[in-house]
Amino acid sequence: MSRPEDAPLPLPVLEEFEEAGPLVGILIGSESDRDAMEPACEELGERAISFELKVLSAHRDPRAVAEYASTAALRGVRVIIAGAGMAAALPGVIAAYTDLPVIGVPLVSSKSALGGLDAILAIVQMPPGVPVACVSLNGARNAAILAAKILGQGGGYPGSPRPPTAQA
Ligand code: RP5
Repeated sequence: MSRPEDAPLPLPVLEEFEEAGPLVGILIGSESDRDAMEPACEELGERAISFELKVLSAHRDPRAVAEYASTAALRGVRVIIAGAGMAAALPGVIAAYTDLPVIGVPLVSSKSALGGLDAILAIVQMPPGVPVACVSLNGARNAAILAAKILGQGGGYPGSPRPPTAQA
């Protein structure tokens, strides 16, 4: 007789993850985006904010993106940073599957004929009701700083600033 703990996870993508997720999830659309997003990892590391980085493409592996985004909050992730180049659908697709704040980082891809404007327009021009924040082109560090500020609201992580108290 099979035991419940032996049953396959309904969401295979979760098998790779630790039980408790980090505070920040960083997704990139391709391995070729990794170097451009390194400043975000450095910034979060310096701030001692836990994060994970996953390569998941909205176009090449949309089901995995949906699974990641729809389960991130349950795992404890509080902010998602998504970097992508060219037709950068990744931040928007993530936002479609989660209520977590999503910060998009438009990246300059070596394959882009449009120098990054393509990614900017893809991320910044989201339809009403599905917001995505958009930092500067290749603005990975800014995305991490913005994530830290979001987490800092209400004392969201250990060592974060205490919220201001009302003056008597
Ligand atoms: C986007 O297409 C990725 O985010 C990347 O910036 C660009 C090129 O991807 P590769 O062909 O290098 O995998 O989806």
